[in-house]
Amino acid sequence: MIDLYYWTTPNGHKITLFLEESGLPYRVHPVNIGRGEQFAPDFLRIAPNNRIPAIVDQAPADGGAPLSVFESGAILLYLADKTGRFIPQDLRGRNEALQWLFWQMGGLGPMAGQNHHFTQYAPEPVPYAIDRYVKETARLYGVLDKHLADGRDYIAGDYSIADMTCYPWIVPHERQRQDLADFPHLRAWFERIQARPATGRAYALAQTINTAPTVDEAAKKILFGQDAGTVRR
Ligand SMILES: N[C@@H](CCC(=O)N[C@@H](CS)C(=O)NCC(=O)O)C(=O)O
Repeated sequence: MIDLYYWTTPNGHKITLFLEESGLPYRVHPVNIGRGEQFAPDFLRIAPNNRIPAIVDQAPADGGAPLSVFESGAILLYLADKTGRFIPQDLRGRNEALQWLFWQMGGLGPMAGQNHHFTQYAPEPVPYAIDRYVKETARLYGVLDKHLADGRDYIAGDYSIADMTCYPWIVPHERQRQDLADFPHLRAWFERIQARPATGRAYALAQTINTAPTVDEAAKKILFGQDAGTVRR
């Protein structure tokens, strides 16, 4: 059994995509990050960065005590290694999947995250920042579009954690001021993943957990006012 500490955001969706595809038994523990639940001491013990997602594997492969994992990329890799699924088993395929996993973790995720912040949440418009992050998001979409242009269906051969880590960050493409018509290979890939039954189940689950997915003023104070003092408390 996997305990999943989750909220209905792109990084959360990555893990429900995996769990729904793999059929691993899991139970969801909602962590409402707009209400500060990411600072609960029990959650911080498994997720010291006060961010979702995190998991606790109640039956790790070594037969030892329950094992916790934070950081979505580390969780995907852990689950792929645990099941032997959604990661190529050969050296070169695994290497390719891991490069794109890290590309998303270090590039697409953080840059699109700043895009969301400055296009939707900043208290006043900062044209330089909006321009910077909208352009960088477009560049990253272009990189992935080019990678997919050789006719492959998925990023690293078969459907894998490389796709699961990227897809949820392309879902809000309109909010990121991107037009998928500019990225035809990316759009075909996106629609392919969108059509997977497990993708439908993962996003349907989100709707049962968070029925009003807006970032209100109270949530903005919690999410955007953090500093070193926040983690020392
Ligand atoms: N690098 C982290 C980022 C996780 C992250 O930013 N999670 C957001 C939701 S998508 C969160 O929990 N935010 C809570 C907060 O900012 O306090 C990962 O990929 O797991």
